Amino acid sequence: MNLMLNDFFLEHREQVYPLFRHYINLGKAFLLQSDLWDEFKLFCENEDGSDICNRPISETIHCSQEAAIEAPWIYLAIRPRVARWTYYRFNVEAMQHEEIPVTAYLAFKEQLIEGHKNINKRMLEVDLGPFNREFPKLHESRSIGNGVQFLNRRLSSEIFQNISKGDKQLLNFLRVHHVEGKQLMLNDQVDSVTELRRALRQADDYLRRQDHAAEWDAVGHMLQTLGIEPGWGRTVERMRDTLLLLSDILEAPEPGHLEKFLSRIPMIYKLAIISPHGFFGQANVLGLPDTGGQVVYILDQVRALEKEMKHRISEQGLDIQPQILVVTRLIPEAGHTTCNQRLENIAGTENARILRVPFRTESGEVVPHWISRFKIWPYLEQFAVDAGREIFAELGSRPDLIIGNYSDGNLVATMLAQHLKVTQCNIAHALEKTKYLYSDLYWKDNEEKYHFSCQFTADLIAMNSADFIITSTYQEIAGNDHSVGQYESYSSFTMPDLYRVVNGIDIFDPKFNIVSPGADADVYFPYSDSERRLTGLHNEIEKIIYGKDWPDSYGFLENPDKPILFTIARLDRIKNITGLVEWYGRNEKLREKVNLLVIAGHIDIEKTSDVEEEEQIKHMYELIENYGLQGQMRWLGIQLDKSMLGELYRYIADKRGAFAQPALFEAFGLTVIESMSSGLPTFATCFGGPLEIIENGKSGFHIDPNHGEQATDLILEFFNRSEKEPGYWERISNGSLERVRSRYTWTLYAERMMTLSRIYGFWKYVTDLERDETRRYLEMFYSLQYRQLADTVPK
Ligand code: UDP
Ligand code: LCN
Repeated sequence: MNLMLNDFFLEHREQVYPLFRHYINLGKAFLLQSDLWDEFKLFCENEDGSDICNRPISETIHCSQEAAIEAPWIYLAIRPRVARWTYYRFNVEAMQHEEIPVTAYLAFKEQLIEGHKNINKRMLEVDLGPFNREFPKLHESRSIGNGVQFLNRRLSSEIFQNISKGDKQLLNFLRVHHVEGKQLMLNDQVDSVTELRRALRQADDYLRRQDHAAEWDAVGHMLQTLGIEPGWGRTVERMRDTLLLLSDILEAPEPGHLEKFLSRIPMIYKLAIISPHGFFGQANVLGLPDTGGQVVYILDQVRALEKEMKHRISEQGLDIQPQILVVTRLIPEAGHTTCNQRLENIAGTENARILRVPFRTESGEVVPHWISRFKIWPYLEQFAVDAGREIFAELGSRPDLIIGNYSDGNLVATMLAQHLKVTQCNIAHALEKTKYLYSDLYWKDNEEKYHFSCQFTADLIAMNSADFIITSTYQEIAGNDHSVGQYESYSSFTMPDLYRVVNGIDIFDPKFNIVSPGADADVYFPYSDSERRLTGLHNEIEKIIYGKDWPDSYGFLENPDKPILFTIARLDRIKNITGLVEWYGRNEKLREKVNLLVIAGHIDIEKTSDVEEEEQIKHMYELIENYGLQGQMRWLGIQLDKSMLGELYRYIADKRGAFAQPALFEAFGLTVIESMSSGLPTFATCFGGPLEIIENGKSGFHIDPNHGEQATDLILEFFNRSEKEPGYWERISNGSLERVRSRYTWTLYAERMMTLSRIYGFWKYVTDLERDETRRYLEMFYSLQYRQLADTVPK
């Protein structure tokens, strides 16, 4: 491709250089993909551009992600295919070009930011590439996110090629399992593969003659004499099935069988899920600063995982209660929440609890107040130490798996997993880097408010330490043809004057796995499911939407017969709720057609302690005033409980309304699947997860938050068409229901997650997935870089 690009630029010199001159004349140091594209189109229209508007050139410009410019130079970062990058520089005067390494590209960007003063200063270059050279990697971008399948296929053929070695490793692995002091699977009697084969044959001969529903009590004694311990199955039928699976693997290893067999091995009884920031609670917390989807995700995840763990443990014939701890921050000044309690049982589970551990200062004092997620970095090391101790005390042993959440939780998970020698799984929820424009390049400008230098350093450390990473979508890892994935954005970037990353993460690494979350099916179900509907709540819902003196509300809806356009989100700038209000304000026809209902943040500015929310609240009042939205828009700051919210989505669907999610960027977007699960036609941002969740025009619609006018026109067109065309609204509604049913459910999630953990556990045991060298490098990066940065955050 690079050779081809090289020739391409040579061949098209006469056409591309005038365009590049045009880019230079814009007088900007950086142009983003959209700028490059928009200017290219303008250039084609205005100049004698007929020659240049040919397909190959437009395709090349389309896949150029960024230009860095200082006359006579243009440096281009080109991404010809998903996750593949190449860099070129062009001298527009000399009309010459050459391909350059990523380092040179990043160095040029630094120069544009820092001027020439640091030109001879050697930057710290972070390069994780050499550590992973020997490690098996995916080759095709379409396989990204299917790490386990790949590992299983690749490693099983590799390891079983040397049959005796593979078999022996499997044997050893089966002998390491025990629980509560009891040996599982195989005992010491089986000390060779020949012995194992013999034991499997004899066990099968014996079991074949037993009642297929009999349990261990009836057959265990005999099996133990053959070297076989509990864990193969609850009933004789299941035991035989598992024994046969292993026997087949020994006969002729096949990745599908191996996955099925491994997914049965009882290995995971105790989980620690780490989520320090925000208000982690079960009531009165959603909508508070830093408190949104991650909390919903984890609570639903815990319920689904407990169910799946119990099911698997029981099917394998063990009577053990799994335990799950969600480890978060204890906040003494917790307002109306329970975040000041050390332990809390999680509703809908038998043995899952929230364990809260306070942040402490260097002198050991407990920090009493909430701290923004952007400022918690200096507290995390101590938190990890304290949390480790308390987890141990609560579980009575180390956990079998540690799951980190978001940048802070993943960093703490890294410290805990390394200390306790436990498998580490990361879930990012949202990587901030792609949310804010130039967050890396202009990091210094944002430092006081966001401390991105700490966050991106923590991200690099945690994502490289994780044994496996769960993402909600493909785009989270690798984006799509035109936009860069969230993880991909960490592969190379620079924070001028701090450090330059030439190889920060390899998204072809099999550690990445897509496991999408769902929406709680007991709460978010279709509006048409009349038997389950909570119609008793409708009276209150009507008061919430239309009641004039309802507390915590602003604005009223004059005409209750109009359908409702609904939105709900934290009142962060990125959520762009004020953007939606402004677009609505400008679109007279839409205002006439539908009412706007917004649930976000606080109505009373005094109630917020978050600077960004405060700005948004002010802006919201200005918009309502300036566009005269009284009578057409209702703004609620209440925190609805889940069942009320579920019924509200459905109530709006009854009235043939729609849902809008206008975020500038949304990592995944739980509200999107909540509304879709209710059968509410959904319009959601084309930046981030919703682009993948919704199939445009079939199960909802994409809207571009940078083109609000188009977005509101699209929404208006939908309502007009629904009015005119019988069955249109229902078609989109059914499309969204079908989409979530097939892709976004917690049952699918839990099954996959529990299988993945076992398979990674196995491969970690039999191969050198430990990656010791990487760990050592990251420890140094942590000590020499992260700690220093965290120290600069005011406490
Ligand atoms: N939510 C809520 N009340 C609010 C704001 C949000 O109950 O005032 C819930 C919403 O229903 C969803 C979650 O919080 O379950 C937000 O998740 P999402 O993934 O959409 O966004 P996040 O807040 O995580 O960025
Ligand atoms: C954080 C976000 O920003 C959302 O996009 C996700 O849906 C949520 O976490 C749950 O993963």
